[in-house]
Amino acid sequence: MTFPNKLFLRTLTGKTSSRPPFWLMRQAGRYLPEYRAVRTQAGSFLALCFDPALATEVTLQPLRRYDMDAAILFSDILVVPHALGQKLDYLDGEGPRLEPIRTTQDLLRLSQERFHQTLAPVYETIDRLKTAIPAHTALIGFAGSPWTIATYMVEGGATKEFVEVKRWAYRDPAGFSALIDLIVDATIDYLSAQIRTGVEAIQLFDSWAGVLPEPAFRRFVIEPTRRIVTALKTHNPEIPIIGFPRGAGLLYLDYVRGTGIDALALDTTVPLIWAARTLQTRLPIQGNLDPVLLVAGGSPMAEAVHEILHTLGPKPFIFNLGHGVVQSTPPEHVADLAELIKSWPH
Ligand code: 1CP
Repeated sequence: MTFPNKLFLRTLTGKTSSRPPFWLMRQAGRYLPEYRAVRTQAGSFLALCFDPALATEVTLQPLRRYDMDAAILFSDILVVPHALGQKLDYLDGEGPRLEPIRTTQDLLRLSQERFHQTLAPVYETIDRLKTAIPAHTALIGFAGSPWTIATYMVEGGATKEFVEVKRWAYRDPAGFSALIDLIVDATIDYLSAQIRTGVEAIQLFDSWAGVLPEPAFRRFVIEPTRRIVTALKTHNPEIPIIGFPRGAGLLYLDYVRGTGIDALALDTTVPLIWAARTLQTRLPIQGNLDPVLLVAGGSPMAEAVHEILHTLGPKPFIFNLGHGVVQSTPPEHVADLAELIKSWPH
Protein backbone atom coordinates (compact mmCIF):
# COMPACT_ATOMS: atom_id res chain seq x y z
CA MET A 1 0.00 0.00 0.00
CA THR A 2 1.44 3.35 -0.97
CA PHE A 3 0.71 6.48 1.05
CA PRO A 4 -0.29 9.14 -1.42
CA ASN A 5 1.02 12.63 -0.72
CA LYS A 6 -1.89 14.30 -2.45
CA LEU A 7 -4.18 15.72 0.24
CA PHE A 8 -7.34 14.54 -1.56
CA LEU A 9 -6.11 10.94 -1.91
CA ARG A 10 -4.78 10.83 1.66
CA THR A 11 -8.21 11.81 2.93
CA LEU A 12 -9.82 9.03 0.91
CA THR A 13 -7.57 6.52 2.69
CA GLY A 14 -9.07 7.68 5.99
CA LYS A 15 -6.33 10.09 7.11
CA THR A 16 -6.83 13.62 8.40
CA SER A 17 -4.52 16.56 7.65
CA SER A 18 -4.13 20.17 8.83
CA ARG A 19 -7.11 21.17 6.65
CA PRO A 20 -9.61 19.23 4.54
CA PRO A 21 -9.10 19.04 0.76
CA PHE A 22 -11.70 20.66 -1.48
CA TRP A 23 -13.06 20.58 -5.00
CA LEU A 24 -16.49 21.52 -6.38
CA MET A 25 -18.92 19.50 -8.44
CA ARG A 26 -19.23 21.29 -11.81
CA GLN A 27 -16.19 23.39 -10.97
CA ALA A 28 -15.67 23.85 -14.71
CA GLY A 29 -18.62 25.50 -16.40
CA ARG A 30 -20.60 28.49 -17.46
CA TYR A 31 -20.07 30.61 -14.33
CA LEU A 32 -16.48 31.14 -15.64
CA PRO A 33 -16.07 33.60 -18.54
CA GLU A 34 -13.03 31.68 -19.80
CA TYR A 35 -15.20 28.52 -20.01
CA ARG A 36 -17.84 30.36 -22.05
CA ALA A 37 -15.13 31.49 -24.48
CA VAL A 38 -13.86 27.92 -25.04
CA ARG A 39 -17.42 26.59 -25.26
CA THR A 40 -18.15 29.09 -28.05
CA GLN A 41 -14.92 28.11 -29.82
CA ALA A 42 -15.92 24.40 -29.64
CA GLY A 43 -19.29 25.10 -31.31
CA SER A 44 -21.31 22.54 -29.36
CA PHE A 45 -21.11 21.08 -25.88
CA LEU A 46 -20.55 17.55 -27.22
CA ALA A 47 -17.76 18.82 -29.49
CA LEU A 48 -16.14 20.30 -26.38
CA CYS A 49 -16.40 16.97 -24.50
CA PHE A 50 -14.77 15.13 -27.41
CA ASP A 51 -11.96 17.61 -28.11
CA PRO A 52 -9.03 16.53 -25.87
CA ALA A 53 -7.18 19.86 -26.10
CA LEU A 54 -10.25 21.96 -25.25
CA ALA A 55 -11.57 19.52 -22.61
CA THR A 56 -8.13 19.60 -20.96
CA GLU A 57 -8.15 23.40 -21.03
CA VAL A 58 -11.58 23.74 -19.35
CA THR A 59 -10.62 21.14 -16.72
CA LEU A 60 -7.61 23.30 -15.81
CA GLN A 61 -9.44 26.66 -15.75
CA PRO A 62 -10.87 26.43 -12.20
CA LEU A 63 -7.54 25.08 -10.87
CA ARG A 64 -5.70 28.18 -12.17
CA ARG A 65 -8.09 30.45 -10.30
CA TYR A 66 -8.69 28.50 -7.10
CA ASP A 67 -6.07 25.72 -6.86
CA MET A 68 -8.53 22.98 -5.90
CA ASP A 69 -7.08 19.76 -4.44
CA ALA A 70 -8.69 17.70 -7.20
CA ALA A 71 -9.47 18.15 -10.88
CA ILE A 72 -12.49 16.41 -12.37
CA LEU A 73 -12.21 15.24 -15.95
CA PHE A 74 -14.33 17.48 -18.17
CA SER A 75 -16.99 15.39 -19.85
CA ASP A 76 -20.64 14.54 -19.15
CA ILE A 77 -22.46 11.53 -17.76
CA LEU A 78 -24.48 11.24 -20.99
CA VAL A 79 -21.50 10.36 -23.19
CA VAL A 80 -22.19 6.75 -22.11
CA PRO A 81 -25.65 6.45 -23.77
CA HIS A 82 -24.20 8.38 -26.72
CA ALA A 83 -21.37 5.82 -27.05
CA LEU A 84 -23.99 3.03 -26.91
CA GLY A 85 -25.54 4.54 -30.03
CA GLN A 86 -28.40 6.58 -28.55
CA LYS A 87 -28.78 9.87 -30.39
CA LEU A 88 -27.83 12.81 -28.12
CA ASP A 89 -27.94 16.58 -28.54
CA TYR A 90 -27.54 19.48 -26.13
CA LEU A 91 -29.86 22.33 -27.01
CA ASP A 92 -28.69 25.71 -25.79
CA GLY A 93 -30.43 26.66 -22.57
CA GLU A 94 -32.57 23.50 -22.59
CA GLY A 95 -30.18 20.74 -21.60
CA PRO A 96 -29.76 17.29 -23.12
CA ARG A 97 -32.15 15.65 -25.65
CA LEU A 98 -32.04 11.93 -26.43
CA GLU A 99 -34.16 9.67 -28.63
CA PRO A 100 -36.04 7.81 -25.86
CA ILE A 101 -35.59 4.09 -25.11
CA ARG A 102 -38.85 2.83 -23.59
CA THR A 103 -39.25 -0.86 -24.37
CA THR A 104 -37.23 -4.07 -24.53
CA GLN A 105 -37.49 -3.74 -28.31
CA ASP A 106 -35.86 -0.28 -28.16
CA LEU A 107 -32.85 -1.83 -26.41
CA LEU A 108 -31.94 -3.43 -29.74
CA ARG A 109 -31.00 0.06 -30.97
CA LEU A 110 -28.10 0.07 -28.50
CA SER A 111 -24.75 -1.55 -29.18
CA GLN A 112 -21.32 -1.84 -27.53
CA GLU A 113 -19.64 -2.07 -30.91
CA ARG A 114 -18.31 1.47 -31.24
CA PHE A 115 -18.25 2.17 -27.49
CA HIS A 116 -14.53 2.66 -26.79
CA GLN A 117 -13.95 4.15 -30.23
CA THR A 118 -16.51 6.89 -29.48
CA LEU A 119 -15.05 7.49 -26.02
CA ALA A 120 -11.40 7.48 -27.16
CA PRO A 121 -11.17 11.33 -27.04
CA VAL A 122 -12.21 11.20 -23.35
CA TYR A 123 -9.39 8.76 -22.61
CA GLU A 124 -7.04 11.05 -24.54
CA THR A 125 -8.14 13.97 -22.30
CA ILE A 126 -7.27 11.92 -19.20
CA ASP A 127 -3.87 11.13 -20.69
CA ARG A 128 -3.16 14.82 -21.25
CA LEU A 129 -4.46 15.82 -17.81
CA LYS A 130 -2.09 13.44 -16.02
CA THR A 131 0.84 15.69 -16.89
CA ALA A 132 -1.04 19.00 -17.20
CA ILE A 133 -2.38 19.22 -13.64
CA PRO A 134 -0.18 20.40 -10.75
CA ALA A 135 1.70 17.67 -8.84
CA HIS A 136 -0.37 18.12 -5.66
CA THR A 137 -3.71 17.87 -7.53
CA ALA A 138 -5.56 14.56 -7.86
CA LEU A 139 -7.44 13.57 -11.01
CA ILE A 140 -11.03 12.36 -10.61
CA GLY A 141 -12.80 10.30 -13.26
CA PHE A 142 -16.56 9.79 -13.18
CA ALA A 143 -19.70 8.25 -14.56
CA GLY A 144 -23.40 8.55 -13.89
CA SER A 145 -24.94 5.71 -11.90
CA PRO A 146 -27.24 3.38 -13.83
CA TRP A 147 -30.50 4.74 -12.38
CA THR A 148 -29.65 8.36 -13.20
CA ILE A 149 -28.41 7.45 -16.69
CA ALA A 150 -31.61 5.44 -17.23
CA THR A 151 -33.79 8.46 -16.34
CA TYR A 152 -32.25 10.44 -19.22
CA MET A 153 -32.29 7.47 -21.62
CA VAL A 154 -35.97 6.71 -21.01
CA GLU A 155 -37.36 10.23 -20.56
CA GLY A 156 -35.29 11.57 -23.46
CA GLY A 157 -33.91 14.43 -21.37
CA ALA A 158 -34.37 16.19 -18.06
CA THR A 159 -37.62 15.50 -16.22
CA LYS A 160 -39.41 16.70 -13.09
CA GLU A 161 -41.80 13.78 -12.60
CA PHE A 162 -39.99 10.68 -13.90
CA VAL A 163 -43.25 9.20 -15.18
CA GLU A 164 -41.91 7.26 -18.17
CA VAL A 165 -38.88 5.77 -16.44
CA LYS A 166 -40.80 4.81 -13.28
CA ARG A 167 -43.74 3.39 -15.26
CA TRP A 168 -41.35 1.05 -17.10
CA ALA A 169 -39.50 0.15 -13.87
CA TYR A 170 -42.75 -0.58 -11.99
CA ARG A 171 -44.72 -2.34 -14.74
CA ASP A 172 -41.94 -4.39 -16.25
CA PRO A 173 -39.08 -4.62 -13.73
CA ALA A 174 -37.42 -7.50 -15.64
CA GLY A 175 -37.43 -5.57 -18.94
CA PHE A 176 -36.23 -2.38 -17.25
CA SER A 177 -33.53 -4.40 -15.45
CA ALA A 178 -32.17 -5.38 -18.87
CA LEU A 179 -31.55 -1.66 -19.51
CA ILE A 180 -29.95 -1.25 -16.06
CA ASP A 181 -27.73 -4.32 -16.68
CA LEU A 182 -26.61 -2.93 -19.98
CA ILE A 183 -25.67 0.39 -18.33
CA VAL A 184 -23.87 -1.46 -15.50
CA ASP A 185 -21.70 -3.34 -18.01
CA ALA A 186 -20.98 -0.23 -20.08
CA THR A 187 -20.12 1.77 -16.94
CA ILE A 188 -17.69 -0.92 -15.73
CA ASP A 189 -15.98 -0.89 -19.15
CA TYR A 190 -15.88 2.90 -19.25
CA LEU A 191 -14.54 3.39 -15.72
CA SER A 192 -12.01 0.55 -16.12
CA ALA A 193 -10.63 2.36 -19.18
CA GLN A 194 -10.53 5.67 -17.25
CA ILE A 195 -8.58 3.96 -14.44
CA ARG A 196 -6.19 2.29 -16.88
CA THR A 197 -5.55 5.66 -18.50
CA GLY A 198 -4.73 7.31 -15.18
CA VAL A 199 -7.58 8.74 -13.08
CA GLU A 200 -6.79 8.42 -9.37
CA ALA A 201 -10.32 8.29 -7.95
CA ILE A 202 -13.84 7.77 -9.26
CA GLN A 203 -17.10 9.52 -8.45
CA LEU A 204 -20.43 7.89 -9.27
CA PHE A 205 -23.11 10.56 -9.77
CA ASP A 206 -26.59 9.33 -8.87
CA SER A 207 -28.26 12.72 -9.10
CA TRP A 208 -31.79 11.28 -9.15
CA ALA A 209 -31.40 8.53 -6.51
CA GLY A 210 -33.73 10.48 -4.23
CA VAL A 211 -36.90 10.10 -6.30
CA LEU A 212 -37.36 6.36 -5.69
CA PRO A 213 -39.35 4.58 -2.95
CA GLU A 214 -37.33 2.18 -0.81
CA PRO A 215 -37.75 -1.14 -2.68
CA ALA A 216 -36.94 0.46 -6.02
CA PHE A 217 -34.00 2.33 -4.42
CA ARG A 218 -32.58 -1.01 -3.28
CA ARG A 219 -33.05 -2.65 -6.66
CA PHE A 220 -32.12 0.17 -9.04
CA VAL A 221 -29.70 2.29 -6.98
CA ILE A 222 -27.91 0.12 -4.39
CA GLU A 223 -27.73 -3.16 -6.31
CA PRO A 224 -26.34 -1.84 -9.64
CA THR A 225 -23.89 0.42 -7.78
CA ARG A 226 -22.69 -2.57 -5.75
CA ARG A 227 -22.03 -4.49 -8.96
CA ILE A 228 -19.99 -1.62 -10.44
CA VAL A 229 -17.96 -1.17 -7.22
CA THR A 230 -17.29 -4.91 -6.92
CA ALA A 231 -16.18 -5.24 -10.54
CA LEU A 232 -13.88 -2.19 -10.40
CA LYS A 233 -12.35 -3.32 -7.09
CA THR A 234 -11.62 -6.80 -8.44
CA HIS A 235 -9.10 -5.39 -10.91
CA ASN A 236 -8.20 -2.13 -9.14
CA PRO A 237 -8.41 -2.78 -5.39
CA GLU A 238 -6.73 0.56 -4.56
CA ILE A 239 -8.95 2.90 -6.56
CA PRO A 240 -11.10 5.03 -4.24
CA ILE A 241 -14.76 5.29 -5.27
CA ILE A 242 -16.99 8.14 -4.06
CA GLY A 243 -20.75 7.55 -4.23
CA PHE A 244 -23.21 10.43 -4.56
CA PRO A 245 -26.78 9.15 -4.18
CA ARG A 246 -28.29 12.64 -4.12
CA GLY A 247 -31.44 12.91 -1.99
CA ALA A 248 -31.11 9.41 -0.48
CA GLY A 249 -32.24 10.74 2.91
CA LEU A 250 -32.77 7.95 5.41
CA LEU A 251 -31.31 5.48 2.91
CA TYR A 252 -27.78 6.98 2.86
CA LEU A 253 -26.64 4.49 5.49
CA ASP A 254 -28.06 1.48 3.64
CA TYR A 255 -26.40 2.78 0.46
CA VAL A 256 -23.03 2.81 2.28
CA ARG A 257 -23.55 -0.67 3.71
CA GLY A 258 -24.91 -2.15 0.49
CA THR A 259 -22.59 -0.72 -2.17
CA GLY A 260 -19.05 -0.96 -0.75
CA ILE A 261 -18.13 2.60 -1.81
CA ASP A 262 -15.08 4.17 -0.11
CA ALA A 263 -16.43 7.67 0.49
CA LEU A 264 -19.88 9.26 0.49
CA ALA A 265 -20.89 12.59 -1.05
CA LEU A 266 -23.81 14.23 0.74
CA ASP A 267 -26.44 16.54 -0.68
CA THR A 268 -27.26 19.89 0.88
CA THR A 269 -30.20 18.65 2.98
CA VAL A 270 -28.26 16.15 5.13
CA PRO A 271 -27.91 17.38 8.77
CA LEU A 272 -24.23 17.73 9.69
CA ILE A 273 -24.38 16.25 13.18
CA TRP A 274 -26.27 13.19 11.95
CA ALA A 275 -23.70 12.77 9.17
CA ALA A 276 -20.81 13.05 11.66
CA ARG A 277 -22.30 10.49 14.04
CA THR A 278 -23.88 8.01 11.68
CA LEU A 279 -21.88 8.13 8.47
CA GLN A 280 -18.45 9.63 9.12
CA THR A 281 -17.72 6.96 11.75
CA ARG A 282 -17.73 4.48 8.83
CA LEU A 283 -16.09 6.30 5.89
CA PRO A 284 -14.79 9.67 4.62
CA ILE A 285 -17.53 12.19 3.85
CA GLN A 286 -17.73 14.80 1.09
CA GLY A 287 -20.06 17.79 0.92
CA ASN A 288 -22.35 19.63 1.35
CA LEU A 289 -22.58 23.43 1.11
CA ASP A 290 -25.76 24.63 -0.59
CA PRO A 291 -24.63 25.83 -4.07
CA VAL A 292 -26.93 28.82 -3.61
CA LEU A 293 -24.94 29.91 -0.53
CA LEU A 294 -22.03 30.16 -2.97
CA VAL A 295 -24.21 32.44 -5.11
CA ALA A 296 -25.16 34.48 -2.03
CA GLY A 297 -21.59 34.78 -0.68
CA GLY A 298 -20.65 37.02 2.25
CA SER A 299 -21.37 36.14 5.87
CA PRO A 300 -24.22 33.66 5.21
CA MET A 301 -21.77 31.58 3.17
CA ALA A 302 -18.91 32.05 5.67
CA GLU A 303 -21.09 30.94 8.58
CA ALA A 304 -22.30 27.82 6.75
CA VAL A 305 -18.76 26.93 5.68
CA HIS A 306 -17.55 27.32 9.25
CA GLU A 307 -20.34 25.08 10.55
CA ILE A 308 -19.49 22.36 8.01
CA LEU A 309 -15.76 22.52 8.76
CA HIS A 310 -16.35 22.59 12.50
CA THR A 311 -18.65 19.54 12.44
CA LEU A 312 -17.08 17.36 9.74
CA GLY A 313 -13.51 18.77 9.51
CA PRO A 314 -11.95 16.86 12.45
CA LYS A 315 -12.52 13.44 10.80
CA PRO A 316 -11.76 12.41 7.17
CA PHE A 317 -13.63 15.01 5.13
CA ILE A 318 -13.55 16.53 1.63
CA PHE A 319 -15.17 19.93 1.32
CA ASN A 320 -17.56 20.23 -1.62
CA LEU A 321 -21.02 21.52 -2.47
CA GLY A 322 -24.19 19.49 -1.99
CA HIS A 323 -24.74 19.69 -5.79
CA GLY A 324 -23.07 21.38 -8.76
CA VAL A 325 -21.96 25.03 -9.05
CA VAL A 326 -24.83 27.02 -10.59
CA GLN A 327 -24.36 29.32 -13.55
CA SER A 328 -25.11 32.58 -11.70
CA THR A 329 -22.29 32.00 -9.16
CA PRO A 330 -19.99 35.04 -8.95
CA PRO A 331 -16.41 33.76 -9.51
CA GLU A 332 -15.18 36.00 -6.62
CA HIS A 333 -17.33 34.02 -4.21
CA VAL A 334 -15.51 30.84 -5.18
CA ALA A 335 -12.21 32.62 -4.37
CA ASP A 336 -13.66 33.60 -0.96
CA LEU A 337 -14.72 29.99 -0.37
CA ALA A 338 -11.26 28.64 -1.28
CA GLU A 339 -9.69 31.13 1.17
CA LEU A 340 -12.07 30.13 3.99
CA ILE A 341 -11.18 26.45 3.57
CA LYS A 342 -7.44 26.97 3.13
CA SER A 343 -7.19 29.14 6.24
CA TRP A 344 -9.12 26.71 8.43
CA PRO A 345 -8.88 26.15 11.43
CA HIS A 346 -7.21 29.56 12.03
O1 1CP B 1 -23.41 24.23 -22.65
C1 1CP B 1 -22.86 23.82 -21.62
O2 1CP B 1 -21.83 24.34 -21.23
C2 1CP B 1 -23.51 22.64 -20.96
C3 1CP B 1 -23.53 22.60 -19.48
C4 1CP B 1 -22.91 21.30 -18.96
C5 1CP B 1 -21.66 21.16 -18.33
C6 1CP B 1 -20.66 22.24 -18.01
C7 1CP B 1 -23.46 20.00 -19.11
C8 1CP B 1 -24.73 19.62 -19.80
N1 1CP B 1 -22.59 19.09 -18.54
C9 1CP B 1 -21.47 19.76 -18.06
C10 1CP B 1 -20.27 19.17 -17.46
C11 1CP B 1 -20.41 18.11 -16.45
N2 1CP B 1 -21.52 17.35 -16.21
C12 1CP B 1 -19.37 17.66 -15.60
C13 1CP B 1 -17.95 18.21 -15.76
C14 1CP B 1 -16.99 18.27 -14.74
C15 1CP B 1 -17.21 19.28 -13.61
O3 1CP B 1 -17.89 18.89 -12.61
O4 1CP B 1 -16.62 20.35 -13.67
C16 1CP B 1 -19.93 16.66 -14.78
C17 1CP B 1 -19.24 15.90 -13.66
C18 1CP B 1 -21.27 16.47 -15.18
C19 1CP B 1 -22.17 15.46 -14.61
C20 1CP B 1 -23.62 15.50 -14.94
N3 1CP B 1 -24.23 15.76 -16.15
C21 1CP B 1 -24.64 15.15 -14.03
C22 1CP B 1 -24.39 14.68 -12.61
C23 1CP B 1 -24.17 15.80 -11.67
C24 1CP B 1 -25.36 16.73 -11.46
O5 1CP B 1 -25.20 17.91 -11.74
O6 1CP B 1 -26.41 16.24 -10.97
C25 1CP B 1 -25.87 15.25 -14.69
C26 1CP B 1 -27.25 14.98 -14.12
C27 1CP B 1 -25.60 15.63 -16.04
C28 1CP B 1 -26.59 15.81 -17.14
C29 1CP B 1 -26.50 17.15 -17.73
N4 1CP B 1 -25.53 17.53 -18.62
C30 1CP B 1 -25.66 18.85 -18.93
C31 1CP B 1 -26.79 19.35 -18.23
C32 1CP B 1 -27.32 20.76 -18.32
C33 1CP B 1 -27.29 18.29 -17.46
C34 1CP B 1 -28.42 18.35 -16.45
C35 1CP B 1 -29.77 18.21 -17.09
C36 1CP B 1 -30.86 18.22 -16.02
O7 1CP B 1 -31.14 19.29 -15.46
O8 1CP B 1 -31.43 17.15 -15.76
